[in-house]
Amino acid sequence: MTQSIEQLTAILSGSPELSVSEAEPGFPVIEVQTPVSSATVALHGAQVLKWAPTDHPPVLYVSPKAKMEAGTPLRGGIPICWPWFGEHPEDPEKPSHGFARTRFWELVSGGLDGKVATLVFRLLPDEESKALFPHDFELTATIRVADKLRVKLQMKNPGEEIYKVSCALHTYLSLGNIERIQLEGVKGSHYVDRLSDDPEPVYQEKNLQIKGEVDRIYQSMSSVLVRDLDRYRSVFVDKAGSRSTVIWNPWKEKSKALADLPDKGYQEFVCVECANAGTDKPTLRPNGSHTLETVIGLRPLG
Ligand code: TA6
Repeated sequence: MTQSIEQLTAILSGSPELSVSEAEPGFPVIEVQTPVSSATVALHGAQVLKWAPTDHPPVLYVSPKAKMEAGTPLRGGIPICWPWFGEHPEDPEKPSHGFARTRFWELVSGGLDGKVATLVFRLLPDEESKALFPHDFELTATIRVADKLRVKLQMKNPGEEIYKVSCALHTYLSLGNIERIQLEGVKGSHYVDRLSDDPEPVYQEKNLQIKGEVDRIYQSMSSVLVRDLDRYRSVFVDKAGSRSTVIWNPWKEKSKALADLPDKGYQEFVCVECANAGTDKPTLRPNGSHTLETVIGLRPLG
């Protein structure tokens, strides 16, 4: 852990609505209360764990079996997958979804301005990251908590070498029941089915209903709307800087197989991830940057 509770509290001292606590020993989180919503953000992975407008059920899902320990991925909220999405392209020994989600980020600033709270986190390379990814980088995560939740990931290459990355804001949306949702925004696009050996993109004819394991990279720049019939609400996931949307649900067997997910956990969430994945891989030139952003909010079912 880089910053102490005292140091974090000092950075946030201008806004009593933002407070620091430990979700587990050595696992600091920032609790945010705005006039219209509340949120919890962990320093570990700059990971949003909770967000909901006032008087609404949670919008993000966190597994009740999620591990809150240094160096271990936390199942739920919005993990930041960087600098590679999924398995490492050359070396399967390297951690799935990169290393940004398993490191403590530095809190740079935080405060409440009217109805909007903003937290800024930074991740810089060190010996460990260089062993996994031999490039210079500067990652900045800006999290805005208001009547919507905005997560912006800016990736800069301050070095002299050009390199490509893949990444995702791996959002776990909380649901009433996975079998009673309709997912809109992918109809008419093509997807790569990560459950199949066939790399050929498949055409998505209709809106998506989930009746089994799904793990797909949609080649789409569109927003997604999740109609949640049991909760009488819709959740929208807007995005920028992304040509791919990943939709994931592990369903029964994988839910049982994952130690940090209850056997029936699959019923309570769907991942809708704004990503740069598959063929969508930004190139970071020397002094160049790329920004990936997602905006999440609620709408009436309509
Ligand atoms: O985003 C979908 C996915 O890549 C799935 O293949 C599944 O593995 C999921 O992420 C969770 O990955 P994790 O490494 O967090 O267990």
